[in-house]
Amino acid sequence: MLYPQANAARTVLDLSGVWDFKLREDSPWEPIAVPASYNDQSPDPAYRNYAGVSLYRTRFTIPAALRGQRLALRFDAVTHSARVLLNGEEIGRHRGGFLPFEIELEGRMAAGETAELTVEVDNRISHSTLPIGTEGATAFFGSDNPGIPSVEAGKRRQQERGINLPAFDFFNYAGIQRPVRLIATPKAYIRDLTLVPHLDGRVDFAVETEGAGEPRVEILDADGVLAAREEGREGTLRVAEPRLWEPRPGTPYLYTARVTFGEDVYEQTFGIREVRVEGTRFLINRKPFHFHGPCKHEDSAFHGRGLDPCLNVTDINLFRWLHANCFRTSHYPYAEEMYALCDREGIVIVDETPAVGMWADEHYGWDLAEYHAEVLKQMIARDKNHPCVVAWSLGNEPNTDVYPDKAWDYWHPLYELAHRLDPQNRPVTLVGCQNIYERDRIIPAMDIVFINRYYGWYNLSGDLETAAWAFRTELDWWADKGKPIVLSEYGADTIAGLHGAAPEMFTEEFQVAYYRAINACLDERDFVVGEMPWNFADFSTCQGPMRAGGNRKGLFTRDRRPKMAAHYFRERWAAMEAAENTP
Ligand code: BDP
Repeated sequence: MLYPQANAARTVLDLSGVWDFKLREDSPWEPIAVPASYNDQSPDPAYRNYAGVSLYRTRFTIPAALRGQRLALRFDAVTHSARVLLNGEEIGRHRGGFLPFEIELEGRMAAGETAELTVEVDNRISHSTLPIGTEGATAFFGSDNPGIPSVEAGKRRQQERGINLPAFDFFNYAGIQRPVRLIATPKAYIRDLTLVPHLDGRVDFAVETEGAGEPRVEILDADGVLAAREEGREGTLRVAEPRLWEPRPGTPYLYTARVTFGEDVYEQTFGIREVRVEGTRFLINRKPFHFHGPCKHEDSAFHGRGLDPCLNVTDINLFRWLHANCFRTSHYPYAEEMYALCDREGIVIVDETPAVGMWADEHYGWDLAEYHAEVLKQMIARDKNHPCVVAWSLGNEPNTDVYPDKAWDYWHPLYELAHRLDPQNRPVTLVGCQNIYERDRIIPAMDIVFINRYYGWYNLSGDLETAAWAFRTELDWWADKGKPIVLSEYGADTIAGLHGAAPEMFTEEFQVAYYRAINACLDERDFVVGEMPWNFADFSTCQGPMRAGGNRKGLFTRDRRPKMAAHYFRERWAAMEAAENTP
């Protein structure tokens, strides 16, 4: 799906602003900012705890000047599902909280008219949503005390009270979290564009259009000079002496593909780069690439998970400060603006579906596979042209070792589907939980192996010497598997400002000591092609006995102040970057 674009042929009208909001049917209308999560916009605890349908309302007018155009509404993300009404009449629905959808206005509303737009938003999570909610009140981190009659009765009561808890470790932010826009294009228009670049300068293209005519595709270099040109719906363009998109500061060269179709025009930036796994190496442009950068969340004060371009730019500049070169979109596809920024800044992304919370044994009995495939399809369709996206992650930390065969039957078709759907055929991974790795079939079968490990934190807690020894024991096991390995999560909760000359858990000193100990294990192995500390910044979670005001594993605080570990990684990664840039 194309990102909305205003140009000589197309108009975009941003409907962001202050809308009316009803938390529940019987609440009064109150002001709410769009886009943003609604949860932190009011001190009323119900805004954080409510599970159910909420209502958003606004009025908008289509400028009369847009007469004769194709008109549609585009929602970049409504979490977790949406029902859209125009003047009280349903015009569309969408399931899934992190991917865009469009609703055509033809026959429903004309240029020059004003209408009331209502969006019903459902934030409930369950065994049939992605991410997963617990059915029954078992929190991700909570003490269950199974078997105690009074506690069991209490859990049943929570269920009756409609308490809906996440099966994942981030706050279940919801609402209209990304922009809503009116988009206008000519009636005959460009629906989609697919680009597959090659290092020799060939760029395969496919254009989907609505209406009669032949498209033309031109490639412009970064100075706007014409570099190639072809007519037709499909074909191959040839760029002479191509400049490559490299994941290094200052070198992510971008071209623009300009498609013209009748009166319509669309411009898509893209990079010429190639991604491939060879043996135990991950190659970008045929050179070994080492992933080093913390995983992220879309999370900040006030906005929750709402799009905030200022925060995105700040974060990417902090990535530069850290000499980080990548992140994983843990644990859902991010706002499209972030990918455009990373294309431009040369930061590599591993793009993840919202399949998180699938740790319960029973989940292979849940009926999710079809929906999961649909989400994967929508994510790849949205992000396929971004040079910054170098791999797909099917999901995070499912149960894969209790029923290894069932896990295979669930995940392997998705692995194959991702390869079939992606025109650039990027490597595919599934992020493995710390588990009985010898039993696992599916994680080692991925193109690149991503493993989350918490040696020294959740297990062997605080004993870094034994933690490192145990991790080495595991790495010995991986050594002959012939796969590139990324330590895709590792970390320690750290309260900024808490210090100890003896590095004990939760102190800033411990966080540094922990990373030193684990990194020493990584540095010994040439099949390890990446390290992704958990997490870039402290982030909000649902309350629980293991979470003091959220997850504190950030290298930065939630307001982006570096802890000691941020300085440690900054030095480490600066040295790596310097070594990579030395021929
Ligand atoms: C991992 C999860 C991540 C959590 C992290 C933690 O993938 O979402 O936030 O652990 O516990 O299991 O900090």
